[in-house]
This record gives sequence, structure tokens and C-alpha cells, in this order.
Amino acid sequence: MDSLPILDRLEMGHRLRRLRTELAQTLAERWRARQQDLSAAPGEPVSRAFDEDAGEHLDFLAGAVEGGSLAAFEEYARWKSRVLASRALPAADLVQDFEDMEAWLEARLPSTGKEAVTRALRAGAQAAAEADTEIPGIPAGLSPLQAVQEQFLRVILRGERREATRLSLEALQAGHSIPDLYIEVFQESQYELGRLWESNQITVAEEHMATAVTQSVLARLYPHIEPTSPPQGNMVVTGVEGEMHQIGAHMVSDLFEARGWSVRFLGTNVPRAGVVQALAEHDADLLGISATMLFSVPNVVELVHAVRQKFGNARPRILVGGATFRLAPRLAGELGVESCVGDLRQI
Ligand code: B12
Repeated sequence: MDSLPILDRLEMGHRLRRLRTELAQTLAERWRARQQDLSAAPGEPVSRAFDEDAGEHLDFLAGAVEGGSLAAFEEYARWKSRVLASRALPAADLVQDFEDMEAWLEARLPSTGKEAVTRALRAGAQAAAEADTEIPGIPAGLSPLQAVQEQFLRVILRGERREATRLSLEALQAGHSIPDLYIEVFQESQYELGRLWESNQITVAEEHMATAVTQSVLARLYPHIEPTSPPQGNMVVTGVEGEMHQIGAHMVSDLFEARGWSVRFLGTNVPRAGVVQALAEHDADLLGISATMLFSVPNVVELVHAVRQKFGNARPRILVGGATFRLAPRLAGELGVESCVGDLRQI
């Protein structure tokens, strides 16, 4: 994976994604055959959503290959193990899935890049076999805003928009800064929502509701952001096509505005042509691209390419951030863009 050029990795990712339906059938057949062999074993046979699992395995495998990161697929294997274990589904199936995939893909992939796929699957199988299925909680005792954060989380999980706004404005009046509130309270609560969903303690609907409350609080705080620095230039911030996670990009937009940038925030899942048009209309000096999911790698590459093709290499500067770039840290360098691999505190 280390030595494979990015174009070869993208080509391999594309091939892998096309095998989705066939792979789902194959994993299902192999799994059923094994269930029959085990039919004397105690316990009810478990049904599995093969379309979903095979699609997810391929999406993340492709993303790891495209991003040039073995560690990203290991991270997926650990995450998926935790998700399965917390839903009382057998995490051991995952190791078997990856072994089945390796055997099945052997005859279906070209030699260029096949080794990268094999290595990722083996690393994934090992990570799944060794995975600790305990889900870590919020690091304790780190923030003076911890009490507010805990209260905020309880309130958003109940869907109480008014109370969430009141709490946040109260913290602001008590002298806490907007960046501190964003990171210590909202970001930590959002990350905790993820862990609660992952460990099957909240439903998708509860997670959506809580996120909607956080978004409405961000909107209520916006008028309190006063640009402090002298004007820095024009900026466009967007999430890539296919990417639904928007709050990170939203926070980045607000923070850059506070630092003197004139920001146009496009939201997320924006088609490439729309981003290019917005850059031209806003005469942008800087483009901020946000991506969370590993499977967003091809859309990040295509967006950077489209921007460079239209405007050249010098302007706008491009800054990327979000979990995708933490998982695939070499990608930004390969694309010739700046990156923020941590959170807003690093900017
Ligand atoms: C809310 C949420 C959703 C919502 C998003 C709604 C919305 N309007 O944003 C919805 C329901 C749409 C969603 C969907 C999915 N989600 Co989701 N989601 C989350 C959750 C709980 C919170 C995200 C969030 O708000 N984070 C808070 C922000 C502030 O943090 P941030 O994005 O990291 O941003 C900071 C930095 O990264 C950085 N940054 C970010 N962008 C940029 C850009 C620039 C330019 C810069 C400089 C910096 C920067 O600065 C920000 C501020 O510090 C996360 C949990 C998590 N750990 O993030 C899961 C999570 C990301 N989701 C996850 C999953 C699996 C999914 C789905 C696949 C679920 C599914 N089966 O459908 C889909 C994928 C959809 C898609 N195509 O994108 C997993 C990913 C696991 C993995 N292995 O990758 C997570 C981690 C949950 C979990 N613990 O299991 N999700």
C-alpha cells in the first residue's frame, strides 16, 4: 500500500465497489453453509444483513486502499466488532468475512494493487480477532465545562431545544468562549452520541433528534460571534458529495469567520460543480473541505482535482479536515493540500 501511486489506488477502490452485489451473495452463501455445518450447536441461528455488511466492508476496504492506510481498515474492523458485539451479533463472523473476502477476491482483482487489498484484509482480520469490544467513554475531568457538557448531552437526548439554548447562552454569559463551547460541549456531546449509537444505547432517531438540537443551538449562537481579526480574505467551506456529516464544517465556518474570514458555508453533500461555482462567485482565497467517512476519499480527490483544473494550483488554497484525514493522514500531502488532522483547537 505504501508504494502504490494514488491513481492505482483509486482504480482499485473503484473495482472493489463494483463487486458489492456479488460479494453480498458470496458472503451469504458461505455463511449459510457454515451455519448448516454448525446446526448441531446450541442457540438459534442468527440472521444477518449481508447486503449491508458486504457493502460496508467494501466501502471501508476501498476507502482504506484509496487513502493508502492499512490502519484505517484496522480501525474499521475494531469499530465494526464493537457495533456487532453491542447488538449481540457474533463478532467472530467478521474475521471469517475478511478471510472469505480475501479468498474470493484473489481471482477477481488485477495484480497491481492486489497485495494492498490482501494486506488490508489480513490486518483487518487480526484487528477484529483482537478487538476490545468495550466502548470508551468521554475522557473524565479534562474540561472546566464538563458539567455543562454532561447537562447539554442529557438535554439534547430529550430533544429540548429551548433548554439546550438556555444552557449554552448561560455558559457564554459566564465567560466561556464560543470555541470552548463548540469543542468542550458540542463536539464532545456529538462524539458521545456516536459512542451511544455504536453501543446500541440510543436509536438512530434519538441520535438524529439530538443532532438537530445541536444544530439549532449553533444557529442561536451565531449572532454572538464577533469577527476580531482584521479581514483575512474570502473562504468557502463545504462537505464533499456523499458526506452527510455537517457539524464539523459548520463549526469551522464559524471559527474562521470569527478570525476575520468572509465565509460562505455551503453545508454538505454539495455537487462538485456547485462548489466550483461558489468559489468563483465568492472570489475565494481559501476552500475548506470537510470529510468524515473513509468512503468519501474519491469524492475529496475529485473535488480537489476539479478546483485545481478550473483555478490552477495557487489560488484558492485548500485546507482539508475531519475524520477521513485522521484515518488517511498521507492523503492531504499526496493531493498537495493543507490539512488539519485534529479538531478546531489546532487551527
Ligand atoms: C451526527 C452523526 C451523523 C448524522 C450527521 C447529521 C449532520 N447534520 O451532521 C447522520 C445521521 C447523517 C450520520 C450518518 C452516518 N453516520 Co454518523 N455520526 C454522527 C456523529 C454522532 C456526530 C458527528 C458530529 O457532529 N461530530 C462533531 C463534529 C464537530 O466533529 P468533527 O466532524 O470531527 O469536526 C471537527 C474536526 O474533525 C475538524 N474538522 C472537521 N471538518 C473540517 C474541515 C476543515 C477544513 C478543518 C480545518 C477542520 C475540520 O474540526 C471540527 C471541530 O473541531 C458521529 C460521531 C463522531 N465521532 O463524530 C457519527 C459517526 C461519524 N457516524 C458513523 C456512521 C457509521 C454513519 C453512517 C454510515 C451510519 C449509517 N449506517 O447510515 C452514516 C453515513 C452517512 C454519510 N454518507 O456520510 C460512525 C463512523 C464510524 C466509522 N467507522 O467511520 C460514527 C463515528 C459513529 C460511531 N461512533 O459509530 N451520522
